[in-house]
Amino acid sequence: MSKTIIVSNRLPISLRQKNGHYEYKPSAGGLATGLGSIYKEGENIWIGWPGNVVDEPEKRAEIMLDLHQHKMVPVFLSQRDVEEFYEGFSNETLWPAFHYFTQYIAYNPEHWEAYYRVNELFCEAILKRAQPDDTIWVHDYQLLLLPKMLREALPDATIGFFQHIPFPSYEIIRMIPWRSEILEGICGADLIGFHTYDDMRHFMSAVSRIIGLSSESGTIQAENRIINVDSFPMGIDYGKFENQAKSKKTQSLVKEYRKQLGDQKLIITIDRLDYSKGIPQRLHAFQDLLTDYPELHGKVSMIMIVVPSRDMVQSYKELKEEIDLLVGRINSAFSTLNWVPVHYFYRGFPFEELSAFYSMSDIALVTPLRDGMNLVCKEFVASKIDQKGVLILSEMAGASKELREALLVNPNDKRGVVEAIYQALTMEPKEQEQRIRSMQKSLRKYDVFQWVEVFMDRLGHVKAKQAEFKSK
Ligand code: GDG
Repeated sequence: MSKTIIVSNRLPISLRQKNGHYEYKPSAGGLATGLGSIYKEGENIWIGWPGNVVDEPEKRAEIMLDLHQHKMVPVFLSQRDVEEFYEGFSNETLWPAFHYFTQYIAYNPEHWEAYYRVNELFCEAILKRAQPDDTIWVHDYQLLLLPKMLREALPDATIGFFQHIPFPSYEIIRMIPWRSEILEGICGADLIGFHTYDDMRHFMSAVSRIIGLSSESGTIQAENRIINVDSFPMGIDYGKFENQAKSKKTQSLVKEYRKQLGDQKLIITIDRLDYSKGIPQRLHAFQDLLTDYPELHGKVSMIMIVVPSRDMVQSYKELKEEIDLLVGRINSAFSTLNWVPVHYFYRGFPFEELSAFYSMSDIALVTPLRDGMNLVCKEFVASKIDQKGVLILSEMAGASKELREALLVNPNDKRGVVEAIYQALTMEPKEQEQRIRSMQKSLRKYDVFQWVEVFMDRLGHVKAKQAEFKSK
């Protein structure tokens, strides 16, 4: 019987050491939930890095055994791998390039070698468990070389690849010295998925211009195979956010927080610390709003959650300092004894509290400069069980292609963002309801489970078509 193997850089757990032993906390992220419907079935497994550096062979064996019970297989990375493969090539070369931040791209051959080496490490771990006719679904930009490595070792395997971040235009991808290896690596898959049609188009154009494969309307003709490329916009676990918003726990948290904050309007913003998320630009717009509309003083506050991320990378450290400075500047200029314009948290919150923040906020301001999809905006909409609230969404987020009833803004157009916030603050409840209801309808239907199902069905279909093609 063939099985399905999910592969991603991180396993859907976090590992913590306590009293000399390891503790595993399952990840509650959307991907982990969506793919839970696959890897927990039958013989299926999930292969990835547990997120900590563990060097001692006995400890590795202990973790391996423990994770085995949860149907996970760890790939262990050394400190050097983490620095050169993860923080280095993945986050200092691919991440900035794919998000159009060309000024941050590092071109370091040692990091490239580490990237190659770690992709091989993943390949070896998979080959120890895979049968020739298994289905392997590889995720994201840390593992772009893996589909080809797997294809060479298992020519008949069914291999899917999904990229969670944008795919940039040919003009950007060609800046990377290792662009051909990267594109050839991805093309080892049978089905290649992106969040949006634009990402898919950019990928197809790069494949034909850089590695000379002919590509047309969603198919790439490789030497002896046909590869399918398409957009699969990822959804959220809609029911989870809706039910949590309805729960007693969230409702009582909302009451408690509202008691402290009064009936002022609340703008929620939630992001990982990342320059792609446009956090300083958003703060500048909020500062202008308070300058241009003094009548709003004391009547609106921003709740800004920034979740620590990649803070060992220099550009992230600098971003953190910039945000600290801007928040300080706004609060020191506008605060009164009973009003703080920006409530800033540099930490993550438990799910119930996140749900309370979504539920009690009047506006979600989601203004990335680039984002593959962005799930925060979808989670806000799903949490609006009374259909009161306004989503302001950047055109640069993949989600903007679906959520057309949001107030769409260009995050670089500060004036436009200020006006959108003002429009949101003054929007009639009836219009809010119409917009939210319409977005809820599609988000409920195209949830993360549907996303997994559609991708897997298509993968099976592509493989069947290939068999037909071969037998001709
Ligand atoms: C990448 C792509 C694409 C945030 N703060 C807390 C918390 N979160 C959760 C949110 C949301 C997730 O983190 C963030 O997801 P995003 O999609 O917004 O962004 P990335 O992390 O950059 O994800 C992105 C995604 O992959 C999926 O393909 O959409 O474009 O960049 O789910 O809820 N969760 C909790 N506490 C917090 O404080 N519990």
